[in-house]
Parts: sequence; C-alpha cells; structure tokens
Amino acid sequence: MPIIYRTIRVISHITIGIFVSCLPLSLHANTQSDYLQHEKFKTFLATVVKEDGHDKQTILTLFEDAQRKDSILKAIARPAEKRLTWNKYQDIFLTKKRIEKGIAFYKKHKATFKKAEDIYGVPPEIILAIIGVETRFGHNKGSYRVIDALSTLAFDYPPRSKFFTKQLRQFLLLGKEAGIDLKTTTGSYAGAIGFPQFIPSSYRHYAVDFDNDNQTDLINNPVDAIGSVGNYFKEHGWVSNAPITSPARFLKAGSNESELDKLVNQNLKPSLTVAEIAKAGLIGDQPYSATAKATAMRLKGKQGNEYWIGLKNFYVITRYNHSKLYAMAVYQLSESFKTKIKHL
Ligand SMILES: [Ca+2]
Repeated sequence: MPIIYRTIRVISHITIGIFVSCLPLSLHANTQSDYLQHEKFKTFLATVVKEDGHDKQTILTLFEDAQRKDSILKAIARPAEKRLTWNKYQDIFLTKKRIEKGIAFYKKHKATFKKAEDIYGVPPEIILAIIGVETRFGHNKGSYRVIDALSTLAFDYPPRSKFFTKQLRQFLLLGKEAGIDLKTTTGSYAGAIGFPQFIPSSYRHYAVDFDNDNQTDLINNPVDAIGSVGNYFKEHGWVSNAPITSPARFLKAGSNESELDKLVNQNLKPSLTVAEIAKAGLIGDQPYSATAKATAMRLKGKQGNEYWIGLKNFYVITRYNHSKLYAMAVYQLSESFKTKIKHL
C-alpha cells in the first residue's frame, strides 16, 4: 500500500507537480501515511516528544510507513483462548512434535535452564513449556512488524486503545534502551516480541541479560530468553517447589451441583480455600492444605467435563496470558517434559 502511494507522490511532485493542487484533498492526505494525520497519533506524538524525550522528526519518519492491518483487528477480536474450548485448544499445543522440539531445545540449553532454576526457583519444564507454547522454541516469533501491530491496535482498536498506546510508547523506549530496530522488528499481531513473546512493557521490566554480553536480546538470544522467563515468573510470585494444579473429582453424592456452578470458572485469582471448594463437592487428587487459596475449574475435555483445582502457581502462569486454557496447556506440556528431561 505505501509503495503505491509513494509512487503517486513521486509522480505528483516531479512529473505533474503543477497539477497537484487540482488533486482532491482527501487523496492527497491519504498519500501521506496511515497514521501521520490520525488524531490519536498526533496526541501520541506530542506525548512521546514531551515526556519521553524522543526527537520529533525521528518519530515522524518512523510512522511514515506504519500500516494499519485489518488482519490484526480480526485476529484480536477472536483469540484462540476465547474461540476454543479445552478439548480443541489442547490439540494446538500438546503435540508430539512440540514435545520433541522441546527436548532438543532443552538439551542445547541445559546449563542455562539449570542456572535459571538456581536463580529464580522456576523449574526448567515450566520455562521450556512457555517458550514452546509461545513460539515453538523460537521457530515462530511472529511476522507482523511490531510498529504496524501496535499502531493498528493503539489508534484503530478503541476497546484496547489505552493499553496498546502504552505498549507503543514502551516499544519506542525499547528502541533507545535495548537497541531494538523499531522499523524492522517483527512479532505477534499483539506486538509481542522474541522467543518468549514479551510485550514491550514486559521486555522493559522483566527481560534480563542472562549471558552477560551487555545486551538484553529476546529476539536472537535464547539464553537471555530463558533467564527472562524465569525472572518474569519470580517477579510475579512463583513459589519454588509448590504445587500448580491438580485434577479433581466432583463427588455427586451428597454434594450440591448448583453450589459448585457458582464456584467454578470464577476469577483466575485463587479466592476460595481448598476446604470451601471441597464443601461444594470438588476434591483435588492431591492432598492440599485445607486453608490453601485455590480456584475451581471446569473445562470441556475430550471425555466430557474435567474438574481441576488451581493453586497459586497456576495463577502465576496466567500472569503470562490471562487464560486458564493457556495456563493448562503450559502446565500439561511442562508435565510431558518433566519426566523426559529428568535423566538428560
Ligand atoms: Ca545477553
């Protein structure tokens, strides 16, 4: 799109410049860019120049060819976490191929995983599962230019405009701080970057230089990525050696299904005690403390309803992606890795 417009602009200026004033105003405006004339961009520009110290012309040049992508607007309206139930969602991530690739990735970076566990208390299989679910161990880091993704969502997606405007601002700061190329860096449709798909604010706050080469590089450096996921989990409250989630049985006899309906699939944050959940008839297979905070889940599985009890660490996984389906996929993938990597 911009290439065509640029061509029009060149022709306008050089060959038929004399007729430019005859062109309809709207066409002329469209030749500029998708965003330079956008009201929300103008406000954004003033903010980042004034408050973040960016050079105005540099930002204008950067946004000259920032593109609105309708495919991004479609994708964000229908994420897999909302579109699918657990019986379908699991098939995307819990595959033999993904497990094999994970084992190979682990073998290659075993010492780094060990170091991350020592420093952050997060087991290798969890970090491995996150990187596996996010990008298949770096094989798919996303093909949208981050500048396009974040501009589209910040300026043309009102429901999340505030959030993505903040992310766009964080992205520009990453250019200064981490040396990220703002024009060419690619990521997901939501502007997530690198092996672990950190959104720009997470990159700025939780990414670490884990191989001490003075660069914090989540795009090309798997070592920095592994350490950064460990740090992210620790900072979000991961409890070392604590349980994550357990299958649970719904004891129909003497229990109250309507009472259980009120308990399951409420907030992601554990707000009930194991005892309160048990009172409604849901008993975890693991012997958790009756006073532990937990969340009761009912998922549509392949064999019908599945019940699960999630604890603090399950909640921490949802801090990476606010979805119980996501956290369950990470957990189950991690369990597949756990036994396989133990003796490697
Ligand atoms: Ca590094």
